[in-house]
Amino acid sequence: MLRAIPATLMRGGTSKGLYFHAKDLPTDRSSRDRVLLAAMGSPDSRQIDGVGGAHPLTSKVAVINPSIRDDADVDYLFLQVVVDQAQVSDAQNCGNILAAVGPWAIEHGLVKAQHPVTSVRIHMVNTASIAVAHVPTPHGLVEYEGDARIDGVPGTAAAIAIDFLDVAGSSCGSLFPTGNLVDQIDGIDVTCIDNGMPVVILRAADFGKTGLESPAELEADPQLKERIEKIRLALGPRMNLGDVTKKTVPKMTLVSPPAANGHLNTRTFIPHRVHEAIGVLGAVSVATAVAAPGSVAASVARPSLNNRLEIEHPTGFFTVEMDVIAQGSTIRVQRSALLRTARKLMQGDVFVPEHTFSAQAQ
Ligand code: NQM
Repeated sequence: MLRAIPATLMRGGTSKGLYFHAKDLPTDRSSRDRVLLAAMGSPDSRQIDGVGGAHPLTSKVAVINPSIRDDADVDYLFLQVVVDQAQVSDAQNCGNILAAVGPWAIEHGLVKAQHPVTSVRIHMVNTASIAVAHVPTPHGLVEYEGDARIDGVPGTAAAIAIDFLDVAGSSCGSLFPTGNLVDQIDGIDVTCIDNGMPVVILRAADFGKTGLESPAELEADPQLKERIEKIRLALGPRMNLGDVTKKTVPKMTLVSPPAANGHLNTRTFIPHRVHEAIGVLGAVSVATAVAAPGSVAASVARPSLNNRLEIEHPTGFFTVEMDVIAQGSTIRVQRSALLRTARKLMQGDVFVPEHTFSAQAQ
């Protein structure tokens, strides 16, 4: 027997996933994870028996609820459904999937729409931090169409501006979790930073790369992947993330001087595939490192003359607005903001085997 679960398939930024109301999923965690694996079709590299898109960027889930916090409208739990392993992880947040949370919450009656824009305060459960998404809602209806363009998505759509209020150290406990702007590991300089996403920043040149290689070229280099994974596993505990063998954090970003008039060029391992663009909170963390004099990112970046940083990635640019103030030898983040778009793709029920719902199922 199959069970129908109400779900919406949405594109959030440069990612895609299923959006659920928490009340429609099992409360028991292992049943919930079994249901999500079945919905997406994991574990299977093609996800042929589910709706997942066979890539980490298209195998994502948002679980949304009215907020338990007084300072937020909704709670958003992000879950990464691993494509080829029976694993569902809440160890990271996702700022791309976040982009469609506001529209979903308005259309599902969790937030009352205003004219012409509705600001939705989102408690990001994974990192216990708040984002405010400004959703275009002319005459009280979510407008998906518009003229905003984000690199990594063809065409244009309505702009959703997102402010992050308190994401510094939200996964690792502090902005520079090792206590240093630069650490040395395996003879390589790294900057470990968490401004919403734990990221290790490394110079592409230190690995004999220009930084202009395509994701496919980088993924086809087993020695590079092995060296990067070794550094990631060693740094996980030092970034207060514990054993990261089975975690999708920290992300590993290779940086190089800008090649297209931006401020810094990037290629990001997330952590085993290479991102076609860059994650939202990943970009915020990298931009924050650029603003920290002495960091590995700052050492190859072109300084910005204002508070805008254009982060180059394999399919274009990611613009982050940063307000930081110098504090001794480090910095304090006042605010980070950016622009995303989102689209509702399909709404209905996703079907999973009934037995996945039962707490006793194997
Ligand atoms: O960094 C991919 C994505 C992400 C995460 C990843 C993200 C973020 O592009 O906030 O958006 O790094 O796993 O969806």
